[in-house]
Amino acid sequence: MPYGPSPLLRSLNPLAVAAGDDLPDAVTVEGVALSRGDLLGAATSVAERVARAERVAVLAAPTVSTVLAVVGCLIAGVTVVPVPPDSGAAELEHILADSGAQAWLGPAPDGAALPVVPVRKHARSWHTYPEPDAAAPAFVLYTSGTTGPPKGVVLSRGAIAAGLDALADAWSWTAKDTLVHGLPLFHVHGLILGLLGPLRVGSRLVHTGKPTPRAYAQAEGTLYFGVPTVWSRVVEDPESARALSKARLLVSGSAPLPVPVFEKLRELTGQAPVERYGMSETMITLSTRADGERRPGWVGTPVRGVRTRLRDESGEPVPHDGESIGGLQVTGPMVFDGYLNRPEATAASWTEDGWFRTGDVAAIDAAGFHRIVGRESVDLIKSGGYRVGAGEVETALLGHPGVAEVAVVGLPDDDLGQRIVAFVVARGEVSEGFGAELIDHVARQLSVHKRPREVRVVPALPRNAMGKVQKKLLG
Ligand code: MCA
Ligand code: AMP
Repeated sequence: MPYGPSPLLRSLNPLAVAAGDDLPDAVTVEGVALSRGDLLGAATSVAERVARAERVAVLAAPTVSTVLAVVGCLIAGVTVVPVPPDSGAAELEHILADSGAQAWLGPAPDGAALPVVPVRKHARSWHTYPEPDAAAPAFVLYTSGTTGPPKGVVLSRGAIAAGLDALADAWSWTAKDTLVHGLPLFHVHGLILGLLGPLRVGSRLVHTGKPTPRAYAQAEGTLYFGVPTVWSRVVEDPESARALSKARLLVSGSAPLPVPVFEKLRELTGQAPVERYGMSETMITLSTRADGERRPGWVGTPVRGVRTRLRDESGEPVPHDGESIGGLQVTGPMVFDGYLNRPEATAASWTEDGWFRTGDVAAIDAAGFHRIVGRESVDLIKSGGYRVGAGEVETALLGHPGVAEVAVVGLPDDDLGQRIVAFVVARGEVSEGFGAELIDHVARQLSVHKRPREVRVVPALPRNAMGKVQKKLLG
């Protein structure tokens, strides 16, 4: 190690950058290329402004400001709370109150009550900070549960380092790569893998703003990330898809990649995509490998440091025969610390012997290959790769005066995987624009990506003898 202790963002080692180990276009975002020196200088000046804070909120649009805010906090050892830029009123209020964020770093939503600390893109500082402890929390990421408002997932610096190193190993990801993606910067996928990954590995990153097929085709990367919706749009645009044949690796995750999309991608690009599986709580735990088999419909083997097992409903082992299905449990160094302020939910997530219950149902074959079959609960919906709790959408809809009863489900959708559909029993007269009004209501209260795509007004909801809504009958 010629330049002293290795920081979490290894490619931004101050001594190495000062000695000339720079890249003129380490990160390109909003069409602006930032060198390692630019990033380090500007982010260290952010660090100086926030170094005394414990936790700050960042409105995580895909911008230079977000990149500098996140990197600055990681340099100073301040915990970042990434906030979706399309957050509505109720979601914003919850995230800020629950996280205890002390300030907005960078742009803030209109009418923000917290102090706002600006991010100055052209400011520079060359102060050096000691590397914070690996156990220190780097992020609180808000993610949906089956019920209640989103929970804050606390991810430590050590978990992130281990998670990224395991992926570099699985995908043969090196400083020679150029990663391209256009994913949101407030989740593990776009933010941790997609921004911190390149800064740890030392590869270039090109963020395309939106993950459109044409933008991916034009970016000329070696490594591409996408959710299945992105890949299914890519194969609908054969010209853009063919342009990706020069890439080294196409990676899909966040939701199941439909087998026909896998096959079409292989046909158009000449290469089978790598599929990987993970969660906000665990980062990525399973993946096919750059140097291994890629099997449509399967998400591969445990990444370095991870162990997995299957359990039935009574906690008994399920055989790894490729057929039998059970609840997937994982352990590994990239697993989170717990849910912020939620000791009971945290305790319920782990088995007594220390395995994390993913809530996903899977099969494992004799060679250790995993197939994700679905979720244990119908109340966690995956739409366009976003995890949305049916309960939070139902709560938002019940806050509308025209709604008497509601059940929210995820129905199969060719583009989004699942589309959020609200079955509503109306209170009083139903006007013509009622459905659109309810969709807007959720977009304003929670966030645009949590809005139902469809509202169906029904005379009653199907209930069992206990009065519980039978969601399996809705569709
Ligand atoms: C439409 N719009 C509206 C409304 N209706 N705005 C306000 N109110 C309304 N009622 C606008 C939106 O603002 C947006 O505008 C435009 O319509 C399109 O929105 P939408 O239809 O939602 O977008 P889309 O094109 O369908 O999005 C598809 C997508 C997106 C790009 C694939 O779903 C996406 O980025 N998904 C990625 C999710 C992800 O990264 N998940 C990772 C979590 P405009 O666009 O003009 O502003 S999973 C994870 O981290 C784990 C660890 C893992 O395994 O990876
Ligand atoms: P999130 O916390 O938003 O990352 O959502 C995590 C969930 O996404 C997991 O529990 C799975 O249900 C789902 N998921 C992620 N990757 C895959 C994949 N490759 N195949 C199937 N489901 C996936």
